[in-house]
Amino acid sequence: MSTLASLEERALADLRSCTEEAALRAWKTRYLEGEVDQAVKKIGTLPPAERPTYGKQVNELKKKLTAEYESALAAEKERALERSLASAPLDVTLPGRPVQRGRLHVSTQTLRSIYAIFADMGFQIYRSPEVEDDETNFGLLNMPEHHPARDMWDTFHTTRPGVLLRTHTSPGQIHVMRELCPKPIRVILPGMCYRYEAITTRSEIMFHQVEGLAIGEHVTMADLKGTLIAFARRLFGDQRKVRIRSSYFPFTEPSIEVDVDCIVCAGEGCSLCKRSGWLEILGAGMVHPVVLRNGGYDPACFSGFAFGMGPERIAMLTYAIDDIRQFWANDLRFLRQFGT
Ligand code: FA5
Repeated sequence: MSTLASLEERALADLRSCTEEAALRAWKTRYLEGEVDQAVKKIGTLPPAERPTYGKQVNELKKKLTAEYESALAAEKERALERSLASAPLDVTLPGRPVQRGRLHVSTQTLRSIYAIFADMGFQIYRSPEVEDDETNFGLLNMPEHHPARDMWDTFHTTRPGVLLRTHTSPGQIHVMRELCPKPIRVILPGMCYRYEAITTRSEIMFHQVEGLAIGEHVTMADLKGTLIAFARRLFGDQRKVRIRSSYFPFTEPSIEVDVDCIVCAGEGCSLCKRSGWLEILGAGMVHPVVLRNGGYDPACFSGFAFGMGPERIAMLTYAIDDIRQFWANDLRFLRQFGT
């Protein structure tokens, strides 16, 4: 018992000399987890008659030292807080720092507007790869090797022969047709495209496209016109005039391009529309029988339309942005202008 009394005396004296948290924790290791713990374990080695009295005393000692330790630790934490407040005073009257809100990139906002319009018309989103083979990007789209139309798309080739970065989203038509044939299709295929072109105010080497594809037993040019006119009116407003011109793409026959009247001059003629009064928004047409067949559909039973548009060009028209290079320059002064 006298050992317990001297342990208590030593432990309390040491505890009083601890002036920082680290010393208190060292004290806990030495006494509570060390000597006191040993004293508790000793109960089992004593003659049974001595155990109750010794056990009671050792437990009381443990309880007392634990309580003393906890109150010393709490007091030390309080003192440490006061020391830190005194050394670096906190001015609670200072105004807070404003939280910077992020926003969606203007291309993402435009893409989402396009998705919403086509979703309302029953088009689902289908993703297709950005790295393609030559055959899917060109061959299966009715542009065999050495076809002069390949020159319309200057291409980034990889070091693997026949593997390239897609120049347009149209190869996605082949992927979706082969996956869903012979079911009817109504999808849009958004994504990045890459072209080995000179960068100008209107052309980038990487840009988004949104492809559209509808296949069924009775899909006609009238369906294509109705879909595109409804799309243009919803995106640019009911008052917009829409013009359809004939064009050429190897994978559609007939092929068309769609213009809207210039948003800046309303058709009067200005520098944005190069004095024509019209702005081109997309290329489209009826899916060529060769492409239908390559996708697994029999052109005698199925027909379809396809279209491809550039969301960056559409955003340029919507917000009168005069240089496409702004989209990827990461200049926050530009990006902050769009959206809330
Ligand atoms: C095509 O890429 C065809 N695949 C579109 C198509 C799909 C036609 C299905 C018929 C059926 P084009 O090269 O015109 O066509 O590009 C389509 C759109 O992508 C253009 O109207 C333009 O908005 C955008 N675009 C093309 N090149 C660039 C570029 N370098 N930078 C930014 N946008 C571009």
